[in-house]
Amino acid sequence: MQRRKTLTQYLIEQQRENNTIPADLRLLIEVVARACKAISYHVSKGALGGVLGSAGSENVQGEVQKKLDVISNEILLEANEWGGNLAAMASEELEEIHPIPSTYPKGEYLLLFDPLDGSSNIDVNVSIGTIFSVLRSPDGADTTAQSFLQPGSKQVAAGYAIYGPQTVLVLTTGNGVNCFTLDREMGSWVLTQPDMRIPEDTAEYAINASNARHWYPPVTRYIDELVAGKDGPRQKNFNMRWIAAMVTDVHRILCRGGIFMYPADKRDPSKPGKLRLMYEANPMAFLVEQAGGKATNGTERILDIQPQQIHERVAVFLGSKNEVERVTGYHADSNAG
Ligand code: AFP
Repeated sequence: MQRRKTLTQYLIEQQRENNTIPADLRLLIEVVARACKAISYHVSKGALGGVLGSAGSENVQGEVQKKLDVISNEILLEANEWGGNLAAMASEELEEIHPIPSTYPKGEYLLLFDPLDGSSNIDVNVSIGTIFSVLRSPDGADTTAQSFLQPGSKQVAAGYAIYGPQTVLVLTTGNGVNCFTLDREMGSWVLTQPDMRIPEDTAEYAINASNARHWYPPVTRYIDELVAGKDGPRQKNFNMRWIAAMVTDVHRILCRGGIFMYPADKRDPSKPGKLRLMYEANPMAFLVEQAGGKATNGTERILDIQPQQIHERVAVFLGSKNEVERVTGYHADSNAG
């Protein structure tokens, strides 16, 4: 019987043979993966574990927190505090950064996460996930919120876990994208989809079409053409999927291609889109580019954006290269008048 590679074996290989990751980063990724295993356990208990429903509080974005948002956040903070690899953490659920307490040794990395993406899916038993991004701190022991404000191109690792029909962990350290499935009996992550690649062309798109009346002209133009299918200028039928958890929509795109969009719209011009740059768009853009896809905010590459704040929002167009280039081109046409 062919033995499959575990996450630990994969990471040790990357460290020893390929020299693509240092030992500290390997340990950090293992701790994050272990925390995702613990979150998966709580998610799978559902009503039996008393984890469904609202926590009765709001996060920094003014969104109502679910019990599982709070539990997942605590699991990630606790698991990563004492390892000695981190200088600080930042989370969707925390207004301020979380420096490593002085009781523990500090390391050189910064960890950012959305502990539970797709919270509206929790209580209806639809897939949800954890998204994470790792940067190096340029400031050592003097790490502040400012130390986090680096463009996504500086990420040294990024990934997500999905708690769905299977629990999977998808990871990049800048050397391709690999997917590991949680073997619950063995308690280990097993490499099941090595070297994920996104096809350049696709006939599938993801957007919350209920916002159509608020879109700007380039998005309306692009979607109108997709909806027109064979009878329109594209002369091809397109299908639509929307899971309302970016992590799961992006996973589908990594598995079989597609384009995911969460554009800025006319409702609140001060908000460039809904999704968060540093712990949602950046890690996903890193993964998508590593798998041969593209990710822009309509005008520029997401990984090139210089963040101004940890919780800032960004418009997102990502996935199959030719479709992302097309919709980005429509923004350029529109800007050119
Ligand atoms: P929550 O985690 O707060 O539910 O938000 C999920 C999310 O940010 C992203 O994962 C989805 O793609 C998007 O929101 C769904 O937004 P809609 O409510 O517009 O469908």
